[in-house]
Amino acid sequence: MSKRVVIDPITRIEGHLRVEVEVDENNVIKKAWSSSTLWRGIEVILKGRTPMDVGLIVQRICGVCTYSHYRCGTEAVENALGVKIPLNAKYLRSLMQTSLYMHDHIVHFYHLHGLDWVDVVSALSADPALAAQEALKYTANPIAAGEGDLRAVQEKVKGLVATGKLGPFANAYWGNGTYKFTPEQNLIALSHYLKALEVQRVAAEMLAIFGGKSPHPQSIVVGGVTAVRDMLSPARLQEWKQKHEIVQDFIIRAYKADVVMAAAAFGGEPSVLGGVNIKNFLACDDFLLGDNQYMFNQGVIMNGDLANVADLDPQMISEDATHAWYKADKPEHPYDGTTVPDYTGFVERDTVYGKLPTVDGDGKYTWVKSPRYNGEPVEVGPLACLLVSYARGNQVVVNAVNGLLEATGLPVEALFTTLGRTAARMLQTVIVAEEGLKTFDAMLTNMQSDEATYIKPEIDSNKEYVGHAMIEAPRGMLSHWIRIKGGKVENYQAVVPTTWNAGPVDANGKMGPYEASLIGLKLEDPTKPLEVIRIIHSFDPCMACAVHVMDYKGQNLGEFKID
Ligand code: NFE
Ligand code: MG
Repeated sequence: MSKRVVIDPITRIEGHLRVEVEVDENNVIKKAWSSSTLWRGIEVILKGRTPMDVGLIVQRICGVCTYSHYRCGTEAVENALGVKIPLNAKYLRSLMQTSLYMHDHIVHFYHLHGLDWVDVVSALSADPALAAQEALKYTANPIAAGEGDLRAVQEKVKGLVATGKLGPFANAYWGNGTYKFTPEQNLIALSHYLKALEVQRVAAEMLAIFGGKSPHPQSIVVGGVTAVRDMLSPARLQEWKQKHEIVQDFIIRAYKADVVMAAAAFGGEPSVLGGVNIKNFLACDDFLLGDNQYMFNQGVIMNGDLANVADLDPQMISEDATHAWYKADKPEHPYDGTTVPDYTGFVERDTVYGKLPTVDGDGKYTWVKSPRYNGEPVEVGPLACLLVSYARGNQVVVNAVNGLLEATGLPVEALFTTLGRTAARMLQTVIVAEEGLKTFDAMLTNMQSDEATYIKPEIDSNKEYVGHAMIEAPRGMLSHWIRIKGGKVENYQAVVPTTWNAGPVDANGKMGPYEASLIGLKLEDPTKPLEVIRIIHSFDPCMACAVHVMDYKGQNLGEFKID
């Protein structure tokens, strides 16, 4: 007999996500539904506004990757108007992105995804002396150095437990059999979890140096980057580099080491060695190294075929809303995309937890649309970005990926897993930090002979314009599409990384990457579905981005606090 399991809300993400699965008598997942229960309609709000304000409005789509939408929206307008911004402005935008990635990926690995790997309760019984020895296996110079530091971390968390106020460590599945770290390994990672809280602040400050503030930077405008007198002073440039060094050091000595440790410990765990059932990947060029030279390359991989990478063709992108709460009878290209809400809600049904609102598989069940590339679902994100660059022979990426495979003893097929997705994000962070220094140096060299950071854009209200921009946001390829008429925004669509990954079944019955990633997974205990959360977190969900909204009807969506 099949049973339904509802996880709602999934916490440690941005926004509101519910995942429902149907398991058979052996607790193997046969069907999965990914639903976002929140809608804001930013694409609708933009209509009739001046294109010069687009960047500032679209950055309100999300409080996490605010810079991504800001930049992408601004660049969509620049593309439409034919504005060619100065090289220094491109470098500055790229350096802001470097800072964002160093921040966002650290926060994801430790604070959002970390407790899917780390059993905090187990860490309390670790031997700190043995843990100090263990840490040396994964890096020569660990951040979690020394018995004394590790003992102090343990005492701190024990103190928290003694008060009964677990704070961020409450309501988890401690003791779940799919946790694989030893108590000592758990203590090492837990110490990095706490350290990462400090380091992420430094990374946010890096973004603020060139952005004015973070989140929601302010320095980008259509035509370039402004307010540069302070940010380009020698003192501020030096400050950026110093902060970069602190964060990069943590990335190598903690983040990288912990992923290598996880690869060794979690071998054989299906939720770690599965989790990629759609092997289609999409990425665009991004991160400027020099004029028209990029750190990561564009391309499309279908069916896991690394020997054939096709060029990305923007015309191939469409969004289907068959199972999303919008009115649209056929897939739409984003230039002509519509955003007309059509909310139908959930039905009630028995689940393993009792009666709950559940998905009616034939109907609409989410605010996320289903983006498709040439009619096919594709995954975007760090794994897609690295696979495309790897398959294209990008030497920096090839070396990083091969280095990790050697360090872990894993075959290349291991990339197509939850572990691969999590490791790719780590490698991307390592590369962005290292190569980002080249962007920094290239900007300093260019500034010796060229001071421009801004060019005044022209807009003719008698003309119609159309344009788009594509960038790699931390969660994957992001595109914004704009039509301008009478000097105002006529239509606007954002096709967002989490939308690509979290979207529902399309008109042809094809699942999106989240749903497909769960099929065939056997749950140890359906009332404690940690494995589902581990796989879904590996995508780094951001529903605020995906839907750009709120279930204002106040449905009961939060019976279970699970993390
Ligand atoms: Ni709200 Fe975002 C990123 C964008 S996610 S975090 O990265 O764009 O889909
Ligand atoms: Mg959209």
